[in-house]
Amino acid sequence: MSSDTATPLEDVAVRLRAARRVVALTGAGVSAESGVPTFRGSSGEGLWEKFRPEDLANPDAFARDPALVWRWYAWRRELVAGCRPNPAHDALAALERRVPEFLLVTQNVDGLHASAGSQRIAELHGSLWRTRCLGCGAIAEDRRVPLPELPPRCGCGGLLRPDIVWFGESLPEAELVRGFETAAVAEVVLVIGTSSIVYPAAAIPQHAARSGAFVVEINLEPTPLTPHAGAFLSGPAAVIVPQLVGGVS
Ligand code: BV8
Ligand code: ZN
Repeated sequence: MSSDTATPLEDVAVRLRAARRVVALTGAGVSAESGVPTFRGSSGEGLWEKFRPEDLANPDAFARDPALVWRWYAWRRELVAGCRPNPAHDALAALERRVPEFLLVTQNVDGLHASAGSQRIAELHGSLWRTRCLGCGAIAEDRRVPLPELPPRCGCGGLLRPDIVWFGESLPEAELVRGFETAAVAEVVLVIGTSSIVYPAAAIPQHAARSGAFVVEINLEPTPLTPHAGAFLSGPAAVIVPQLVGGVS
């Protein structure tokens, strides 16, 4: 399949064209070129005011100061509301239409994959666009930007929280199992724009590689996954993913 003159990207494009079972696992890097900041950039772009994501995305921070945590989410909702899917999101939606068994597993909460037209999506960490009531438990879509009050409240009077998985909380069981099982039987697993340090999501491609999947990492820089990947394609997702999915002649 490979030849001495083929680039790694051409090799991977050939494998991808032949594959009938494909999983893509995405992280914040896939939305970077849409203008959504990543979480762990080396130059501090993940910081909001003086806080790291880990300081705010946890239940203790919310219990201590729900208005502060909500101000961070309100800022992110406003920012993402002004962002559009980029060519990487579009290419993954096109790939889904072409591959018989495809699953997009995402750690992102921005909803941009769905906006691009992807349908088979497992959202591992929830959504910026849903709230959960701590009083009555109701989960609701909520796209209001800006929110009328911070912290927002449910019709029942209870405090609303973002329907997002925070550090120390369990991921949605069905989505997680679907991600692990589908990746383990996939021929190709694309891992796009994630630092591969947040578990259990980071274990999905490692497990898939051990099960025989060809794991392709697309990132600006190497990560802890890189030594386990069959190919590492260096560059911006919005450039590399369309090249890969379009195939290279
Ligand atoms: C759990 C929601 C069970 C918030 C997020 C020690 C070892 C192993 C595990 C742990 C440990 N200590 C603690 C843990 C568990 C912990 C964990 O993994 N911690 C890590 C940090 C050590 N995990 C949990 O707590 C999880 N739950 O384990 O439950 C349990 C229960 C009780 C007690 C114990 C265990 C829950 C994790 C969920 C966290 N939720 N998000 C929100 O969004 O508001 S975290 C956050 O990180 C993001 O939301 C995102 O979902 C996730 C992953 O980040 P990335 O997407 O990878 O983004 P990042 O910025 O890091 O990287 C961007 C990458 O893109 C970079 O590599 C960059 O080079 C690249 N890039 C940039 N631009 C581009 C690009 N690539 C291509 N093109 C570009 N243009
Ligand atoms: Zn309620």
